[in-house]
Amino acid sequence: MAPPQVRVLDIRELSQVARELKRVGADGRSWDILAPKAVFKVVKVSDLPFPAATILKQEMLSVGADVAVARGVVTARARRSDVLIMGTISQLEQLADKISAQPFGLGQLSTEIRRIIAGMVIPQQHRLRCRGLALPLSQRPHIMGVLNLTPDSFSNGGQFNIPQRAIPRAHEMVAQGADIIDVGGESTRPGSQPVSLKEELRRVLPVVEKLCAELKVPVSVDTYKAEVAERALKAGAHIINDISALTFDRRMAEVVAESGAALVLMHIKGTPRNMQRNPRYDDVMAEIFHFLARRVQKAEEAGIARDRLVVDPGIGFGKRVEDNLVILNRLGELHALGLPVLVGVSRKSFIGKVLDLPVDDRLEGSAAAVTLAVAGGAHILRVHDVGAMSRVARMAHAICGTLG
Ligand code: HH2
Repeated sequence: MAPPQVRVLDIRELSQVARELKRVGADGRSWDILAPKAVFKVVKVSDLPFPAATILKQEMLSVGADVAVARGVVTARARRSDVLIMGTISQLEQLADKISAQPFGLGQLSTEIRRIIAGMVIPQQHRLRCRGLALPLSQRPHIMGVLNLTPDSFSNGGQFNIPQRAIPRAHEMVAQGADIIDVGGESTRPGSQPVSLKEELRRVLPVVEKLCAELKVPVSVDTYKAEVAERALKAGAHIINDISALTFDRRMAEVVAESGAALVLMHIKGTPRNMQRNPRYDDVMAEIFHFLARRVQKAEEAGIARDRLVVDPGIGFGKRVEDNLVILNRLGELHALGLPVLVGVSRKSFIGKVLDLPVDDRLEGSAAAVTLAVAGGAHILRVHDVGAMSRVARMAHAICGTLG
């Protein structure tokens, strides 16, 4: 008798299950029941009280799954514990039902688990609203072209810092496939000194004004200063790209809220001047995730609706090389925030360090990083080499969207 033909399928998401159910000839009516049993997830919950951790463990065991808790929970010595809930989507659904009326904060956890599951069942379609425009970010990765109006940026510094060179460069990037132009008047490279408000306004305003009048794509302004944002928005800017996620200037939230513009909330540890002085993380993804979740809440409280928000892990902003690599490898974890994700890897120093190459020789390294960002579900790629990276992103997206 021929040996059985056995292989393991690469199934990570619900969308991948249907084709295999069809191939084995499963009854179409059973798909909704079967598919959630084919996808396994690990959900981490931080700092739960001891009784909640114990109940979770019991309830997951009762549905044939499990929960990892701190040793002190088993010996009844720990008052609180982080937990790993490990099960299929179907088992997580059962857990959410079982704990919905339980005490110790489990009711809220039930709601949160249901929200996460809902995001897996029907992946969110992000349409970023920025004033009159709407970007269909879930249809394909969007390219944000970098326009540095600075004399000292780590890349392109001094190349486009006069309007006569900046404006044609913006048009060129749009022709090469840029969906957004990101204008910056201050370098935030590691160790950089802040520029004065006056100088930043002098660099940014004339260019923003002209680009908003001439371009069909939205114009974003890379600033953490509320006054620069306010004046740029008056000149017609559509997006504010705040590398401090509303933490450097208290007035920023109010300025963006009133304008109807979109807002990029980026994670940074420290300030550009000190961020690369020995950054350390216990768990880099946890720190970025929870920071961004808090900043999203802050933006919403200020009146900026979720369909105007984008999150960004801030590659290179207070991170070691290995932190940047982990972020790119685990980018998909940020989708549980329920918002579009922007990633800026272009020509950055972690590429230079891995490949031992200067800034002008990082095209291939940037391409590899953009590919993985797209595979991780990035919605916006902030890049210098617009033509090359839009082709890289399109190709990566074509592969990722094909399930066989
Ligand atoms: N990176 C840079 C600047 N702004 N904004 C977002 N949202 N995400 C990023 O990763 C990001 C950013 C750094 O790149 P660049 O503008 O080319 O350099 P410099 O700060 O030296 O002008």
